Amino acid sequence: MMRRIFADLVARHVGEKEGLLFDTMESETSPDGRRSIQLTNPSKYQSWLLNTIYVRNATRIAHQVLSPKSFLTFDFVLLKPAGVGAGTPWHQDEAYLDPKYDHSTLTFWMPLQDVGPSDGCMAYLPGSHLRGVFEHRSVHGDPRAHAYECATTIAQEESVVCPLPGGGCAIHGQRTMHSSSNNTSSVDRYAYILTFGISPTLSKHPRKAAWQEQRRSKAGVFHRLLRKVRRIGFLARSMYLVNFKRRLDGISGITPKKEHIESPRNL
Ligand SMILES: O=C(O)CCC(=O)C(=O)O
Repeated sequence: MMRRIFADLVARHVGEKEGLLFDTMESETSPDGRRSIQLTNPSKYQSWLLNTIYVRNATRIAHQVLSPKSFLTFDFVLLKPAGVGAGTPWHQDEAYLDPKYDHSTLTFWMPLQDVGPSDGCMAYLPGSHLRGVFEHRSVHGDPRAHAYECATTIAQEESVVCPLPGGGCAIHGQRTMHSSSNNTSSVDRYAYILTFGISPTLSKHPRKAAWQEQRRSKAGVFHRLLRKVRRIGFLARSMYLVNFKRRLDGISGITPKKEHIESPRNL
């Protein structure tokens, strides 16, 4: 049911104008026609997604592993279309976060069909969560692209590929190095992803993230604005805002535009 609903949202370009639907790998210098479609906060349009056993279980686990104060900061869908789905390059989620703050996040990754190496399954680098934040750079060397990639080559033999059945789940922290493979199969790959976090605190040891500065200086005003909009639903600098707004709206009540609301039963 989730697959059908997400396919429908993407087909109707829901969230595109708001900058919530976009291709994470799109860049001026993209070498191939591969695609990686992200819809940020689908629960804004289908609030029942927040009342699933998935969210309930993930919340319980986040409370145990991260902190009882942790909360769902955002959800997103990543679609890697059949045959042309672009794998996500190696990265740590913290590469996207404000380096002046200390962050603590936990991400739940649930594929909506069986996944293996040829359908865009995830791979992880064991122990990487203890190795600090690696140097990153914009994918394809284009600061206008959304995705960052780790600037260090990750040896395949050191990583662990993680095939999963549909409805299975893998969990990673903000410093766990991870990637996914291209989807060369004939089935669209959907993953429904939840990120939990606690409010970031100003760091006593602020980091530098040259890749973020480069993006700020090289990307044009339009792209910077668009990225800001995305970040409202995206990573943790905006955690306070998202959480605050969710509390105001009553978590499932972020008001979706009427034309976007569909009852799951009608799909
Ligand atoms: O689904 C993917 O290909 C990558 C997901 C990812 O990077 C994440 O969940 O942090």
